[in-house]
Amino acid sequence: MTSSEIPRLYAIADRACFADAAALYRFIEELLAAGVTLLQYRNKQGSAREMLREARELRRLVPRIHSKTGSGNVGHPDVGHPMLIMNDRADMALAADFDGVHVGQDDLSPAAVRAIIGPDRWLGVSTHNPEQLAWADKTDANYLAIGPVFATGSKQNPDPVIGLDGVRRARQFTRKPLVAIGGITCQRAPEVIAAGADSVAVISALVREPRRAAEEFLACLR
Ligand code: TZP
Ligand code: MG
Repeated sequence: MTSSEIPRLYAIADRACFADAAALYRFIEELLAAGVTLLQYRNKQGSAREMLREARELRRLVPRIHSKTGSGNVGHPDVGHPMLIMNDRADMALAADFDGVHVGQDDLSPAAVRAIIGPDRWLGVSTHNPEQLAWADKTDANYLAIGPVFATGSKQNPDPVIGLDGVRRARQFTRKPLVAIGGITCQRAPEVIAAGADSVAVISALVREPRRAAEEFLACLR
């Protein structure tokens, strides 16, 4: 994957934002209706069984269109369907047939995840400073994430805010697709891209009015 191939908007569905699974599914359906093509399922507190049940339902909701022709081909340019990424758990990604896994500094190593998921699924790695970024750049991650760019309420014990300067610095450490995360709103997204990010990952700014917010993000990132 090259930098121009990662979608500009990376929507994260954090289970903690929803009262029940039905609300999570509605959220995903609204994002798909808005045209979002990169989605992550994040569940930090559910049991493994609950996670797998929800993940399988998300897999059912997010279409897999393997042909580049025909109607509904709104997906990623390479694969022709929206990409569905599992946070933290390579085992769940396989069990629910997701398109990739995203891991942080305390999860399985990128090499361990790659051994589990094989060569074709996407692997994303979170980093929080230049040292971690330089290290992650040497792994076979398909994309790297950096943050928090701005203050965030969506992560427990977040690392220090890196700001737009942190994004500019990060850009110098890697040619892999770079995803910026943390406190990113529609208003701030263009400057984050201008600072060198290829994509913005968003949790809270999408929750209240998912379809409208996603459409606004996609419009301002075009
Ligand atoms: N990693 C760094 S910041 C963050 C994660 C998972 C949370 C981003 O959520 P929000 O609500 O878009 O700030
Ligand atoms: Mg993690």
